[in-house]
Amino acid sequence: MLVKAGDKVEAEQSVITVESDKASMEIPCPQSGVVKEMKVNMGDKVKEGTLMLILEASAGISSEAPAAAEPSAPLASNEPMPAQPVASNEPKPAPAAATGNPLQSSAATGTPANTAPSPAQAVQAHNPGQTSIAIPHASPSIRAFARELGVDLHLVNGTGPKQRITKEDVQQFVKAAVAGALTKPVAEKSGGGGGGLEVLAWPKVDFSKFGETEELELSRIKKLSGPNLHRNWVMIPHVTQFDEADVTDLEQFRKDTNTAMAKQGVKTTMLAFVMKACVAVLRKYPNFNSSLSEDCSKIILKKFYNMGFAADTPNGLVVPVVKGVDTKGVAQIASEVGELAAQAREGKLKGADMQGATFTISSLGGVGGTAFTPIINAPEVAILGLSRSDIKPVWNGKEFTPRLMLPMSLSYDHRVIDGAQAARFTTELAAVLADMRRVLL
Ligand code: CAO
Repeated sequence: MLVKAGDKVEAEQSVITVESDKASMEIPCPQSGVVKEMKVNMGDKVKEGTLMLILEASAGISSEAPAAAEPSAPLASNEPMPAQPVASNEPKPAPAAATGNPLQSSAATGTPANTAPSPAQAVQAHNPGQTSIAIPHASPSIRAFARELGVDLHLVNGTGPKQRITKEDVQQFVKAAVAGALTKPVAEKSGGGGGGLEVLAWPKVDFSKFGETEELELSRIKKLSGPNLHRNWVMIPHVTQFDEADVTDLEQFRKDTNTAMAKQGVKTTMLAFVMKACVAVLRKYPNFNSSLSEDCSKIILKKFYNMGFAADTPNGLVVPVVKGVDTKGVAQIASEVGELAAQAREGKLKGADMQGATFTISSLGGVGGTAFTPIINAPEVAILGLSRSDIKPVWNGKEFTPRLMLPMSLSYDHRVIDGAQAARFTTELAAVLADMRRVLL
């Protein structure tokens, strides 16, 4: 049953689902009005001409809706068909139930069809507080197709007769979603409370009108990382805090150490020192080593320090993870970063090498630039960007002295971290990098 006594229905709105051994079919209401009485129950057998409901038509005339009111409906067959048994023990397709929220349909979640919510429940769940029911018009095969792809038919524009949703409509919707042009589900998931990102469609431009063009396929890594970056960019309220650390003494120490230990094959890097320094600061500001719970009501503090680092590869960006940075020395961290970066460039990283990070560093120090705004690697809540160190004149109270300054760009999730906390974090990190003995404190 897609409606009950008292429901307001529109002309062409599906009111009941009938099912045979081979197919199920929704019967549309011939005109708009209010359902006065249901004449069939769930599980009843109906045939052509069976009275299904009494409708008080909008014009005020009571109207009886017999089965197969539409000549095209399969109920024109003489075979009896049971009304859709939602509570049946036999798993059966639940096309109508899925119309409420196909993203949680049996196909998508593994929930058996017979435990799916009733259509009305599903619709109410989708539109809480709304009394009028707007069930998208689509045939059972299109509903099954949409369910298979996890598509919510409420979000699909129907271009068929009387706004019926066609297979092409579902395909277009999926194409738009894959291309990242779809913003509504993102806004809903972000807890936007209906304040969806109603943006203009992506501009379609024939560039060849203006000059020669060439089309190149995005790399596999870019195709995979693009949607993640897009989600993180759209769903996380980012703020970036910029600061500089005086690494003059640290860089000298690093060079001296590398010279002294070259024969043992030890090569420390600035990135490895920064990772170690970050652990000390993360311990002091544990919010930065956390994740937001799915319902955004709690933060989950992590008592371990696994550090992701962005690695530039010919095919795109990957983020391998150095595990247990708090338990390792700088030389070992540097060596692991080197190994993981080499594997990344050869495309040999395993899934586990890229999982479990609690905080990420993106270092462009070896490339150049003065600052940038890194995108947080969800579900983490902060990422530190490093740019190229440069000698700068720094006032020491009496005179300007040349100091090697490392630019830092800390992007943080403003839902979890306040601006003042972020400024304290980078100030503390700068202090630790200026004097690594602070790590021992
Ligand atoms: N300032 C100045 N020089 C720096 C520096 C800094 N902040 N950081 C590194 N360098 C120097 C190094 O000392 C090294 O020089 P030497 O060989 O003379 O010692 C040189 O730059 C090259 O360093 P590197 O980049 O190979 O090594 P790394 O440890 O700094 O970084 C890795 C390793 C994997 C992070 C890096 O190779 C990489 O892929 N970086 C790109 C990350 C990226 O693309 N980020 C953007 C992501 S978008 O958010």
